[in-house]
Amino acid sequence: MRFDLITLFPPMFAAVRDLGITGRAHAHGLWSLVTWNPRDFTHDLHRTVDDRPYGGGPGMVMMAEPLAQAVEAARLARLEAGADAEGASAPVVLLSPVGHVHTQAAAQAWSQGTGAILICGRYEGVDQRFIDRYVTQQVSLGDFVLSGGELGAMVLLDSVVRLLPGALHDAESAVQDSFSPTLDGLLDSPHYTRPEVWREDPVPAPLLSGHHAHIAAWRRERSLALTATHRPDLIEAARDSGRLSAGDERLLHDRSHKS
Ligand code: 9D3
Repeated sequence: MRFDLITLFPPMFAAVRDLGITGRAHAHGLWSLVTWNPRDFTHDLHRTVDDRPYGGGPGMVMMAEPLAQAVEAARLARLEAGADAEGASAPVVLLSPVGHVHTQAAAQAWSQGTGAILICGRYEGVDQRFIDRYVTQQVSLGDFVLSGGELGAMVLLDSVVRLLPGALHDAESAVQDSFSPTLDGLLDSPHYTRPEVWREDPVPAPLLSGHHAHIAAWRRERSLALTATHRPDLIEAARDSGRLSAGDERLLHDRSHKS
């Protein structure tokens, strides 16, 4: 899997390339990352990548031509590297508040692909003619304002790369993530480690029982309670898709009728 990042700030991507789970996966050759700076595709003395908006208004707009030349360079490099299936070309994705909101389901779909060319905008936006001509999809992180697309791209990369086969240790198993199939879309139960008593606060007894069915039942009850408190929307979604058992419903019912 290969990602080509079009960005004015290539050094930002050292974090996802070199550190943690994604860094280890990169070192093991599970994915690669190449950055392309639009400034390197300018031809004027000041290496200009932005200009004032036609029609007026605040801020600056990223110019189409340096972005287009960066995408063309990335496409050629992917072709030469055999990064995509023969005859196929990588998606060109703009990180943008206009896009579809990124989800775990989308991360799973991405993890089955061969990567993409990711465009990170800065300033007030990107010349629409570049978007119309090159961009195949737009992805947002949610309804808040970032200073640019880089952190969005890094979040997308992290969420996808950790799902690649071999990226996680057994101890980090993606199968048990919140939003994963085994948790039925509920939030994960709380975690505890040594010491058994910390500042007079003991670890919940079921976790020390060694009885696997009791532990599983306690965790399910905690997951349901946590989700009902903090994300009732996820309870509803799990119910609507048939992922709550009669036992789950009883736990939720009993809980909501306690004084
Ligand atoms: C005043 C209008 N602003 C739109 C909300 C302009 C604007 C703000 C921030 C235009 C671009 C940006 C930069 N944001 C991103 O590049 C971005 C982003 C985001 O701001 N929120 C959520 N996801 C993303 S992904 C890329």
